[in-house]
Amino acid sequence: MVSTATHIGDFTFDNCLMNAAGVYCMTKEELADIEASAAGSFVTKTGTLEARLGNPEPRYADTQLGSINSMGLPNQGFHYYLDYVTELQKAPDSKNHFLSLVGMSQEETHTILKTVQESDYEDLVELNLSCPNVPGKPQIAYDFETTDQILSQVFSYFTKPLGIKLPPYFDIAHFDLAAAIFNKYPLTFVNCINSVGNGLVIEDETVVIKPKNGFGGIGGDYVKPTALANVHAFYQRLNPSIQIIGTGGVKSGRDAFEHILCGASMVQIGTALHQEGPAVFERITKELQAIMVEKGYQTLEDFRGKLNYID
Ligand code: RRO
Repeated sequence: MVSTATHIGDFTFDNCLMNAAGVYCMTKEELADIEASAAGSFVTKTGTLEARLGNPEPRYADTQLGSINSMGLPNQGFHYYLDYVTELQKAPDSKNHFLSLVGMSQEETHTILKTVQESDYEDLVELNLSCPNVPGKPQIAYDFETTDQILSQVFSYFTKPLGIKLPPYFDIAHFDLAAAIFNKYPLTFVNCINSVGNGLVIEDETVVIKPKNGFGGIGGDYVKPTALANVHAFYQRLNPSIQIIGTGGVKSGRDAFEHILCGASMVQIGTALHQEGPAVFERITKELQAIMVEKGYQTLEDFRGKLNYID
């Protein structure tokens, strides 16, 4: 029997597939549906200090090759998600979870993380350094100096397992610079990638989403090669203690297989989950298992990171 079980830090998961932050994770009801599905875990919608309504609708659109969104960080406020996952983790058969967080300012981020540090929450935290859609707020992780400063301050008080959600990088020099910064800190994981920021999709003569005159984060088929490159670039550069979560363009077992081949320890599903609902996890798990059987792999360790190059 092949196994798609995995671990991130000291946390084990029966299955390596889960939702990507932002998709099917805004409310307790949605999170409960993921919990009840074949997914190995869930991550919550990124929570801010106060609840937010986000950008005006329409703010998400499916396209033939994926999706575009400019949600603008709508969420119930981080306490809502913190309380829910803390409650869930008391159940003996509960999965392990990820709490996604970020403040609207550095000060807010530290206020949130200090609250989590002092709370009973014991699972994983994902600090979102890559939201592309809040007007006037650049993606934090494209500013290396600020990223270094935030991580330095965070790790002066935060001792729980923490990872970061990254935007895609597009230049080898940026992979090198970013990895050198991340390697200075006791990160448990990096998650590559968030949506490809500020794309534009047009139907007839008009944009398909309202905020920012149609500019929004791109997901789905469009982004898989960029996601795989980021997963593999960081797999090659990061200390082995920093694991990689692969996100971007996963809608089949083959896509998940490729992320793992590039070095991912866990694989997240965004656009395909939005389009197909939580049944997507069972389908893709079965497809991944079938590939593993065909290739004679029994565990993810048998092929994780073992991407072949052409000599
Ligand atoms: O809410 C959003 O607009 C959003 C966020 Br926070 C994010 O991290 N990535 C994304 O594509 N959309």
